[in-house]
Amino acid sequence: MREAFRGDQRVDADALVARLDAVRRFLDAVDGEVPDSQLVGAHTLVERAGTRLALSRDHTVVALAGATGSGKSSLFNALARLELSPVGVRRPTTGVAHACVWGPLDGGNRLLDWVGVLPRHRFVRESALDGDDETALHGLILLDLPDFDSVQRSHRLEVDRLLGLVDLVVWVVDPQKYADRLIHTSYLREFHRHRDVTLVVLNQADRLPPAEVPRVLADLRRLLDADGLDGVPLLATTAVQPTGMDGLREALERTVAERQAALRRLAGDVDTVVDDLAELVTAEVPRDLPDETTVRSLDRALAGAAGVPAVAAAVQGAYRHRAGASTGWPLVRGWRKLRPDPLRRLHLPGPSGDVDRPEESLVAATSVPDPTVAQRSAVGLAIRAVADRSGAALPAPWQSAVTTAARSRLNDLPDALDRAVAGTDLGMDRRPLWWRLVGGLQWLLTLAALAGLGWLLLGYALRALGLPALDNPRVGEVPLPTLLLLGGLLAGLLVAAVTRPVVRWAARRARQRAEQRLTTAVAEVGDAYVLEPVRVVVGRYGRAREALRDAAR
Ligand SMILES: Nc1nc2c(ncn2[C@@H]2O[C@H](COP(=O)(O)OP(=O)(O)OP(=O)(O)O)[C@@H](O)[C@H]2O)c(=O)[nH]1
Ligand SMILES: [Mg+2]
Repeated sequence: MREAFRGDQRVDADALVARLDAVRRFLDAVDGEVPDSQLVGAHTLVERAGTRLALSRDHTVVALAGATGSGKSSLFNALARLELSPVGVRRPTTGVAHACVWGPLDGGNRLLDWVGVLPRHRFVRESALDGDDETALHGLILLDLPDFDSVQRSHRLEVDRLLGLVDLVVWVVDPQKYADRLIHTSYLREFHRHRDVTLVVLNQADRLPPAEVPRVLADLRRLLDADGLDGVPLLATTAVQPTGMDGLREALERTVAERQAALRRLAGDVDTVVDDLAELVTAEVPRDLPDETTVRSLDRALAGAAGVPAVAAAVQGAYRHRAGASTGWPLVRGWRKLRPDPLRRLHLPGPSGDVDRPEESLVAATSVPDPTVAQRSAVGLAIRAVADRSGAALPAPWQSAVTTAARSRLNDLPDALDRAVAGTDLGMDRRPLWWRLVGGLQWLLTLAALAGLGWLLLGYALRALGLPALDNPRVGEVPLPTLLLLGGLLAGLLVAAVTRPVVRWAARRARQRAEQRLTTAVAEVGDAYVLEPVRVVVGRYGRAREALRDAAR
């Protein structure tokens, strides 16, 4: 029978612990991103495996499971060579699990506390009468389970619970019911990843004519193969004959001596969990997502909602306003100052860089108009596109995790955008030197004109009073005062005419520069409030995928 065990490969305890750690890392990575209902198996495994490994590894917990009347209790008693578990004619007989421990009870007791077998149903197979007969089974904890096909629902629940905890299962079938659907579809098939810790016995073989036994065994083997249990040991037993279970006893002795069943069972559990979770991390980890076009659309939408075009236009207007106030003809400059500065109207830095609001204010502070419905929905669409592009290739739960992440800070966006706009250096703090030079020149020209005017007025006044006229110097044919007045005025007009297109051009440049800086600032907000949360989720996806790959090894 030895060759029948597929589990000749040993399970390394350290490797198993590393795999369980990987499952734990997986759970950390997906926590909150994947619905908990899909993680129940993995959580259960991590918890159970941790406890089982902490408890006695010198003991092997073996369960006898099967339909009512198949002879579990009879085999249990026969193996223990004592009448421990009642065998009856009224079915079902065994309602709660009974346990028999071979060897000292200490470590076994803690294990049985965890498995949940009541102390009054525990027995010890340690007797001076046995001599050395039973030493080969030292470390065995044999459980006699209730029937899994019971009319009593509680039996079935108890069996299901215990099957999740034991190290090895001996499935007991009898010649009459070995082909029943229930045991194959609900149990044996579910155990196909636990072939290493599964054993099947055809009990009550004595009820068959000896020639029939091989035929029934072959038929049962065929069914087991169909269940995915190819290669599991299959034995014929007879509980009512003293030597009817020698094969089973030998198989148990080997299992106990190897001390591998607990590790193999957990390794099979990890396989099951890894297979079940695989669909959560099927896709490659997306790189460089979302693409540049999608990010640009997001930035554009955010810029619109943040009022970047309006602020940029105000910068252009403010530039012209302020340049006009500095370089215009001095006598009409005062007017311009009466008109409001377009930037100040938005509560953005005025000419001196000051802002009409408390320093470091955290709340929305500019008076940039609120985004329109269209602008707001453009932002919504752009965020949706980011989520779609980033999550498109990912398995379903991650797609919604990415969408949730992309929208997670939606409510904080308006304030963040406003702060970004308010905090952007619009390049309007200083008055350019050339404004001052032109302004100074205009003053000089105006002073010259005023001096000329004064001089002329003085001449008229002297003449009117009959006083001797001033001796006006001349430049060519033109008297100097006239030249000063007209020259000053004309030159002033000329300077103003030349300055005007330069100011317009410079204002356009100031607008472009401000627009660029604002767009950059807004893009940073988009990165921090939309793209970063998405990157975090994609990062967790990557870690989950890696962890599951480690768990699969
Ligand atoms: N001839 C024969 N009878 C057996 C054998 N094993 C069990 N029986 C009989 O089959 C009947 C049922 O045996 P149990 O051991 O109580 O069966 P069980 O699987 O524990 O049943 P439940 O506790 O109800 O789940 C009893 O009358 C046993 O004497 C066997 O190998 N050969
Ligand atoms: Mg029984």
